[in-house]
Amino acid sequence: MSARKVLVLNGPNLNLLGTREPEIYGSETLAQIEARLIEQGKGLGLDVECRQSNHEGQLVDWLHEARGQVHAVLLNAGAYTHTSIALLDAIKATQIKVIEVHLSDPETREPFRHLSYIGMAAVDCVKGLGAKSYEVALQRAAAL
Ligand code: CA2
Repeated sequence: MSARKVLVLNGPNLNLLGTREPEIYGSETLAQIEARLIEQGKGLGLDVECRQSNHEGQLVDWLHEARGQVHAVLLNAGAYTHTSIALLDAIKATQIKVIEVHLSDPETREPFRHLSYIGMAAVDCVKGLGAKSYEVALQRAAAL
């Protein structure tokens, strides 16, 4: 049986993880987090593919391409979480099971981070656990 595919999408500035603000986002790089998710996926019978973009439209395009092709998407949309109706619409339009992921807990931070458009269409959310948020989200994706 072929492994179910899970796409891990990271949005703006997350390519800089491990370089600044370790007290908020941890000291690991995105490449390190992604490598662990790919390994964890093997144990869960999931084929994990990871991508990052600083561009909203690219994230929308990747969701469109994933339509009907993936078991689930883990999405840390970064700051687009709080601004992007386009991503909300893309999740709704594609009907992909999206799990929202955050390293920090945006609801305990500045008020402008309290609103999540992604959360209006995501099936689940894991936040505030640092890099472990992705690992817990992948476990939950396996159980969907
Ligand atoms: O906690 C999260 O995962 C966030 O999605 C991270 C976003 C932020 O806008 C969201 O409110 C919560 C910001 C990512 C910025 O990434 C950085 C990477 C390295 C250094 C500084 C920031």
